[in-house]
Amino acid sequence: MAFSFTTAGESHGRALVATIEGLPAGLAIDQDFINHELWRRQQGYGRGGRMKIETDTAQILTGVRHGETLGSPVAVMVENRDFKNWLEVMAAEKPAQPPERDRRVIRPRPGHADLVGGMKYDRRDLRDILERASARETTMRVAVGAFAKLLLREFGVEIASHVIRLGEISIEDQEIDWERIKAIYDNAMLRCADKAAEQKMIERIDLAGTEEGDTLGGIFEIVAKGCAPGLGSHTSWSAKLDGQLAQAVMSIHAVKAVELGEGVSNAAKPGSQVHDEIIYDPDSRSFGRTSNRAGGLEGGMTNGEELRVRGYLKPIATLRKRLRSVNIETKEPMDSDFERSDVTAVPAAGVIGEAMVAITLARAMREKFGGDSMREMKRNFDEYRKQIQEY
Ligand code: EPS
Repeated sequence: MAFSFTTAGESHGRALVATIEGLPAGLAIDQDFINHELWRRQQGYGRGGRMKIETDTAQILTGVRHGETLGSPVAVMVENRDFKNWLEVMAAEKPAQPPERDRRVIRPRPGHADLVGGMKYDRRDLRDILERASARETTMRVAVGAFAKLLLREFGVEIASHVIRLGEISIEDQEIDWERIKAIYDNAMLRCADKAAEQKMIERIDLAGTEEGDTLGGIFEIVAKGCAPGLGSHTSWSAKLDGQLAQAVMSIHAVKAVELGEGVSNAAKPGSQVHDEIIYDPDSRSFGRTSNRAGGLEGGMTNGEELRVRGYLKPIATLRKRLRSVNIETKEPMDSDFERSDVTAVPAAGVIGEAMVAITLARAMREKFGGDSMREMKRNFDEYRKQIQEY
């Protein structure tokens, strides 16, 4: 069965849930690891008041017994602690009284799903849109991503991320090796490998969050180490792993561009300075590359080098400094709505990016190596590795 997942849940509703299909039976599930991944997503300097309310904890409802997957669908739930403050606003039941006029969201935020979602779904309280459009949904992607990471680990794949830009501040040297990225895996500030740049980013966030009342975007990079060559395929547009990764990372809230390897700067260079030359090591009987500007992907397939994917985030659409909008009832010009907001979520987006990359790789691994149990999947994997060595 193909690996797939669905999430459900509103930002201030009772809970968020996810279902996962296609995990093999016998995968060891470490709940502390899953909760630690959820913790990582909640860190990062520049988050707003909501993160003080929530301590995300995954409850596994189905599909796991005595610490191992059963091969059946897995259902996971994370409760929204904030729900107790939103009982009436978010109740599933029809209210006895129509909601007060001023509790409704009627001034759409520019850059958010509010207005177009309201028009499309014919909702007159834009809360009906913003509750699901909220990036709170990504909690469940990280929970699912943790399952995917546990699967990938069994096959020697590890994933981490780091922040390379926040607003106008970038790290000096953009080539950060795996060890340095791994060393900041649990950093609770900005997960930036360049400490001097990180300090400047923190000061920039302070300025945006106080005096300016503004929000900031940035760039994160995800690295996956240890992927076998040949995940994905050149044979069909939909099978190309680069396309799948781009979709997975682009689907994260506020991500507006995705770059694979050095894709952006490569476009301005001649081919001789872009393509990674091929070498062969007779000792390990493996092919390699002298550089990795392609980010570990050639022809829509992993080539065995480190996978490098970057996500570019626009600034968050909820800002204290009001932007011009229109009251959807009176059609009068008005400032957009504001409740509370993060100043930036770039470090969190990196963790979410790790999850989306993990999910994409887990799906490709399940497709290539199949099997109903871990034992069967590993046997198929080991045979393939042997075949590649003999090539
Ligand atoms: C979000 C708005 C804020 C963020 C939220 C995403 O929430 P609230 O409206 O409750 O203040 O904190 O992010 C999360 C709750 C989370 O877990 O990441 C939005 O509108 O996208």
